[in-house]
Amino acid sequence: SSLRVVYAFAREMHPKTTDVFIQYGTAGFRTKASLLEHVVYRMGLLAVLRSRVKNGRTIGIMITASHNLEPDNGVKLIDPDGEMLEQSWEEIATRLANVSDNDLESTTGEIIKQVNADMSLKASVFIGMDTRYTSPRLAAAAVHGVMALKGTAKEFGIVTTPMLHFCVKCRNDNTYGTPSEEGYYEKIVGAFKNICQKLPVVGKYNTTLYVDGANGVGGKKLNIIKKTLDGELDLVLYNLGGNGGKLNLNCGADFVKVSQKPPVGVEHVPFQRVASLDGDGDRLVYYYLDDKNDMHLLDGDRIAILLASYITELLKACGASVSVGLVQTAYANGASTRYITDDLKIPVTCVKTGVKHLHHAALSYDIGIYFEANGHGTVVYSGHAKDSIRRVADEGDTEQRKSAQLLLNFIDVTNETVGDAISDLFLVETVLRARGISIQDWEKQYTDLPCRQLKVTVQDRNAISTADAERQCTAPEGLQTKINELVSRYPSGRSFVRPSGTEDVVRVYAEADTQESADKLAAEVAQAVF
Ligand code: NG1
Ligand code: ZN
Repeated sequence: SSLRVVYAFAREMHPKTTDVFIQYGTAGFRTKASLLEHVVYRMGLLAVLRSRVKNGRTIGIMITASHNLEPDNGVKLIDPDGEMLEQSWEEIATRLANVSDNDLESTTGEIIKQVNADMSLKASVFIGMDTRYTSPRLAAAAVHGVMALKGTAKEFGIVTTPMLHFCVKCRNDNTYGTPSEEGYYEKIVGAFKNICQKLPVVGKYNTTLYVDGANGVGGKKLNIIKKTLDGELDLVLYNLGGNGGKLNLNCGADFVKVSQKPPVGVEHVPFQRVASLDGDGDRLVYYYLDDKNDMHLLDGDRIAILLASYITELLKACGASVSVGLVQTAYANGASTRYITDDLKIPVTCVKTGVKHLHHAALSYDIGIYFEANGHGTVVYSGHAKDSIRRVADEGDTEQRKSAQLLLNFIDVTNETVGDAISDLFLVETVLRARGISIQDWEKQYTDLPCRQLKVTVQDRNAISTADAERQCTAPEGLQTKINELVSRYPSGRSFVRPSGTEDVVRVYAEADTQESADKLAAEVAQAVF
């Protein structure tokens, strides 16, 4: 059959050259780029099956290893609504990635039966990649996989991960926007510019924003956007990948958040706010250095709270009855959770690490705001929420209409499909501008508890099991008791451990009343794990 030719081709062009088992984890497959070519080819095959199972709707394939260093790469699939691949398919992806070249044909046949893919249907796949030098070769492997099963592949070249999610969504739902990079700018940046027309610069808001681009794709795209902002926001961009700057190396959102240090490559000015993106443009944190050169970090928790409080304020002004809720993970700073619950009186749900879990939980509110502490998150708005706001925009009194129209623009700035550094940056800037506040004012909302994150390498990270949204450790036996005992010695102490889904390590998190205590507690818990 013609499929026979396909599999022979796979063996020749994208052979499996390693026996190392690879798993579809929190963020798809991720490992050394040199081990990925056959995996990406096979994800091309799988994307075609997924598209057929979804009646020919478009599926996305993104080639990226996000905040990992340059030698790594990765691949993940995007479902028709721009969301992460449905969880039940992760196992199928893992199976297909690991079979030998000899078994590829029969396994693909079994999967076609299992998922009941109608091979006579058309299939459409969008492919994007980050700036890694290994990405073009992998993207080509994905195209080959798609073509092999007679799907149509459309390549987007270098785009941020969230741009590809956006394009997939638009392709399948044309009310959401136009499925192209230009369509993305038109909707998201266009809505921000609309907001700027409505909100003059007031108070302490400074239109200059420094950006750490992590030497990745996000900074490059902001460089395109910058020229269209008509001075409403003056972006000063650093770490755009030139001058020998290495992707994510000592810079970018993950480095800033985890090391709690400013990135290299940025010319710092005291109290100047800086937005730091990760390598594929889906995470965002803010920070500034004070006059003593101390860094003040405003992470995903802060962004979530800023957005939630503004949305709540606008809803109130609209008089719309729409429920708002926040979703966090165990990594959220305890002070943030307390502030949301006690002061903002907004309900908060805690879920397992991984954006798919947060996204899912957020959908249960009319307006759900979800962020991981590392700066990955967005806002999702239900049909009911959008309809209610639109009604006020049409029928409300003058003041209500104004707030509702602003909120509609705010919704358009949001990339609802997935956490998006560029979209989130414009959302944050909107709130700071609307309130006429500085980054220090923003920081004053509440005081973070000092915290520390550590990685521990163990023989088998999967020996650790957790429950209660990863806040309790159920195996190995006795570990949780030990953690409780250590935690009880520290005022405001909290700590938990969990196996990473993207690296072969166990992560330890601790917070306490002082940095010394948080550091010590983290080290003690790490010792207990080891
Ligand atoms: P793991 O390696 O499972 O902790 C990390 C992040 C997640 C998420 C994924 C995907 C932390 C503590 N963990 O997952 O939040 O962003 O990577 O990139 O930041
Ligand atoms: Zn990322």
